[in-house]
Amino acid sequence: MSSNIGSEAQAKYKEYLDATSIDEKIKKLEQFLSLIPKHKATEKIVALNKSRLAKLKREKEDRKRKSTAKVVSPFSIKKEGIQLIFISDYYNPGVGKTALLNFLTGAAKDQIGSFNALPEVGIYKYEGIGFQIVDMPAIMEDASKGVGNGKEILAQIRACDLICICIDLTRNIGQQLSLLKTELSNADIRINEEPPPLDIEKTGSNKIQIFYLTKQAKEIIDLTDRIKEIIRANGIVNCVVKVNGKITIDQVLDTLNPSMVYKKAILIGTKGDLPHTEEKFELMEDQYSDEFPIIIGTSVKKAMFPDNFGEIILNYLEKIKIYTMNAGIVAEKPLLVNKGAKVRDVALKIHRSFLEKFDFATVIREGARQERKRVGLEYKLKDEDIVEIHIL
Ligand SMILES: Nc1nc2c(ncn2[C@@H]2O[C@H](COP(=O)(O)OP(=O)(O)OP(=O)(O)O)[C@@H](O)[C@H]2O)c(=O)[nH]1
Ligand SMILES: [Mg+2]
Repeated sequence: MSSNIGSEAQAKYKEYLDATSIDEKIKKLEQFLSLIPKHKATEKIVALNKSRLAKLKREKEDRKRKSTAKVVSPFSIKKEGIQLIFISDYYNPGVGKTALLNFLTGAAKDQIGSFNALPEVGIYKYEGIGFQIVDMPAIMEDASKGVGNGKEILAQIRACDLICICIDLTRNIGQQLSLLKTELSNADIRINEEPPPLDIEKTGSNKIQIFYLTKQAKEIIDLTDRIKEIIRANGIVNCVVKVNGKITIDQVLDTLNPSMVYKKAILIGTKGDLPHTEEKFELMEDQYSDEFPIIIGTSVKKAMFPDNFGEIILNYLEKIKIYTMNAGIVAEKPLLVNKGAKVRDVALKIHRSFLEKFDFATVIREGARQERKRVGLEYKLKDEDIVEIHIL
């Protein structure tokens, strides 16, 4: 750099060169420019560095725009409470998702009978609980490859609590289900399956060690070499594999796939008022009850829908309702916690401070031998328990 610019400016220029962030570079370059004496001999340097500065500022703007341009997909619905998603295949006339959403929640009345390109949302109320229902646009063939906004739709399905597969009982049931199952599976969504009883933990040692930890697990000991081969082919050379049950090679692959999700799903037959739908519903029950423990038949026209739908869902999702009590007054809305939850979980759900300052809890359990009980944090709760937490 020319000696016309002075040592202070030269030092700043060095700082500019050393800077690692855009902001820092801009700052140093501005300081450098302000320190250069402005005359003929420095003209070129000033011009060059002004254009550098402009470029940096453009770059900064560009980055800012890109980061704020991350528009939220209209298919992504923020979860509020338990989220159920209605899905169906694509057909004209539609399967009846929106009609059902409207029946249960009052939402989207004017969308019934016309193809929904975007999701509709409603809240189904049951005993003080609000279940969020998302009525997704129909799933087309090759949705998992992106057809009909399939990728966005399937991405939201990955995040929901329960998939409600709507099946038009007047049409071929197998065809509808087969398309939906294929697309879900292609999107790495496994339905009504437990995650495989298999843990793969990377370790520092340079080998793959497999431990068969149960009697059932030991039945597949012959697969050891194949399992190792698959794991190595996935680029893992050092890990401990814990097998806790009988597994298949496909399940090893599933465990190695970080995008795999396991979701619960139910079947909802629609249009149960139309001819022959009763027989079709029975057929559906016969054929699919192993795969789908919950199958319900509905008709919006006849207002046919299980009254205890909320209870069915809570049961299936293994949630229980706990009513908190404060100064003798029981809350109207229950807290939903996982089956098997303890007083500790409820305290934490109310507020962390309830756990930190916990003294004791009173649990009222209707019908129990001792209806009112003083308990500690580890006390296991049951559905419909009333809990009052006392803090120190
Ligand atoms: N008979 C009868 N018709 C129904 C029932 N439910 C829905 N329909 C009719 O079926 C047609 C399609 O219903 P929609 O609720 O729009 O179907 P959808 O699944 O939302 O359709 P898309 O948004 O296109 O995917 C409409 O004409 C409804 O009136 C029902 O229980 N009984
Ligand atoms: Mg619709």
